[in-house]
Amino acid sequence: MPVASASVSVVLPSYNERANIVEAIQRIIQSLGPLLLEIIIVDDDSPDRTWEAAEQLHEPKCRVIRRTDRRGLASALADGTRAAKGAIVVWLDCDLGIPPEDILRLIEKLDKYEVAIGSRYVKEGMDTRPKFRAFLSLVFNTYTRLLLGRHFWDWTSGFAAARRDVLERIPLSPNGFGEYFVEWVYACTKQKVTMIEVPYRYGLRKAGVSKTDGNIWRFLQLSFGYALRVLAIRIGGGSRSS
Ligand SMILES: Nc1nc2c(ncn2[C@@H]2O[C@H](COP(=O)(O)OP(=O)(O)OP(=O)(O)O)[C@@H](O)[C@H]2O)c(=O)[nH]1
Ligand SMILES: [Mg+2]
Repeated sequence: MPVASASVSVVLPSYNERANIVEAIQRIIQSLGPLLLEIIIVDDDSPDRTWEAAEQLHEPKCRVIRRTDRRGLASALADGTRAAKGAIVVWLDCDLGIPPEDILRLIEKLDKYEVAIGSRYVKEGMDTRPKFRAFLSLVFNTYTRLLLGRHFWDWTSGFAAARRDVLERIPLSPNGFGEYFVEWVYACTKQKVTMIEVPYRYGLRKAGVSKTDGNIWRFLQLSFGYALRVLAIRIGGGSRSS
């Protein structure tokens, strides 16, 4: 797929990201230029009115889906992906921990690969968050690698670009928080999708509160849920693997 003729849909899940969303949109538009078809923001009726800040930009390439009937990161990404019309679909957080300028480096790989994933753990990749937080992510990713496959490193990246036909074949599971990513990468592996990990520097969110480690109980609950889900994938072979 030649990049020059590609049309890119960027899906941004958002919840209470008013302090980040405008800069995220502007940096995506600036770095993708004519390759960008649309930015789809899927906001779960954020109390800080993130959806309103995005709408007030009146940016023609920006579409806001404000959900009032359900919540959750995985289902937001699944809804945004279904709504996307581009030949390439990109997912990333809108909190600027993932530099929007790196989207291009993923897209460039799609002329050879079906999926490109931003990775903290391949050569030249980095997790620049505080050491303890980075360490916990590394521990979880090592656990996942040992159970699901050593060929792949960043199982919880959440930063990806994929050709849309892959997403039609292997849709996202709408359940939970970040587990969808592990499950999706595993299903792609099983179905022999060609994938590459592209190094990038992951940093702290620019503003706002983390929905992963904003409070210790939430963090423990999520970690336990992730660990169980990885185990279930290992035992069950993944619900969609064929
Ligand atoms: N629509 C929607 N988006 C969500 C929800 N929870 C989180 N998000 C968004 O999903 C992305 C990931 O959430 P984060 O809070 O950044 O989680 P994280 O990346 O593990 O944690 P940080 O270290 O703070 O970056 C962000 O863009 C959030 O705004 C949700 O329930 N619904
Ligand atoms: Mg984040």
